[in-house]
Amino acid sequence: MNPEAKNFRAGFCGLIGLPNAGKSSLMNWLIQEKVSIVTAKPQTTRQRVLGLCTDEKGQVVFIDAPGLLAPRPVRRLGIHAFLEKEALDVINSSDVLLAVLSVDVDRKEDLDEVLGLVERSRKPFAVVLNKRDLAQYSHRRIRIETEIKQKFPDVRVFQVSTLAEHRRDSDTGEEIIQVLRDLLPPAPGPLYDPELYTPHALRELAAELIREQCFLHLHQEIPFGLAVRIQSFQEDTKSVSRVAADLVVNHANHKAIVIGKGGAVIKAIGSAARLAMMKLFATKVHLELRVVVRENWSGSATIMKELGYVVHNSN
Ligand SMILES: Nc1nc2c(ncn2[C@@H]2O[C@H](COP(=O)(O)OP(=O)(O)OP(=O)(O)O)[C@@H](O)[C@H]2O)c(=O)[nH]1
Ligand SMILES: [Mg+2]
Repeated sequence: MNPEAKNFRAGFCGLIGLPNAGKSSLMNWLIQEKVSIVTAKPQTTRQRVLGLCTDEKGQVVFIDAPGLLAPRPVRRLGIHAFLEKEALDVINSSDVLLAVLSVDVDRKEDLDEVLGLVERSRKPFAVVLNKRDLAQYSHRRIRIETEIKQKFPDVRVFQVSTLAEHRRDSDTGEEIIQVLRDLLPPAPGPLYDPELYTPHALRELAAELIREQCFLHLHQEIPFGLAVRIQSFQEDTKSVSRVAADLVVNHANHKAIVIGKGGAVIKAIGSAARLAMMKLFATKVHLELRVVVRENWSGSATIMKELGYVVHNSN
């Protein structure tokens, strides 16, 4: 790579959409690494996650954001208010935006609201219509694309499926990256080390991989009121990582549920998270998990701050 190439471009591209639209799946696909966690539950992503695509022409720094528009009554409360602020702040911090719309959203007004927010930011943008594989929505998909093209004739709209088994040869992530890169400002060189696929530290990625397994193994309100705090992260040698983490829950009665009968649930969370870490870190992993109760943390600004849920300052 020659970062001094003429016409080099670099900057931030925020992924903006409703909860569950597939923003994190899309970013992982574009950067070809699993950096952001994905589950079928809405509000999986809580804090921005950065993923890097670098080549000789530029560097796109993707910012995966939480979903916008939590149900109205809860938008102003605790962790929900944080998610909303974090998503809006990602818009402010971005040079270009990628609106990620999923075809399975029933309320057209919600898609319009996302597009309206993106348009009002006055930043250049492109649109991804995701979940093309859901054949039952093919009419709707075509209608949404037509409407967007009528309203924003200069905006590129891509129809994709981020699921590996449904991706087509014509689904070129490369083309999406190129279009976004061309919308970025000129820059003297990359903003982050071009060898990296994310600037996040392994300990941050470890916390997210553990949180992902909590989302997958726990139900009802419990995963939404669970935070992961890494207590220690040591790379003993280049081939072994030792991780100790707390699963912080909102209520004392959630502790027993997270542990499960005979420790079955926490064991399952731990072994799946360990495997995911081994895959991403390419090391062996020793993982210790403990459940800690912080009464109603997700409603307390002070404890949320202590757990790292603080909105960054935008420009
Ligand atoms: N059928 C189908 N499902 C998809 C596709 N892309 C993502 N999903 C699924 O949609 C769900 C949500 O995906 P995520 O990538 O976590 O969505 P998100 O927009 O990051 O969600 P939040 O972080 O909660 O805002 C997961 O179950 C994904 O597997 C797709 O192209 N087709
Ligand atoms: Mg997400």
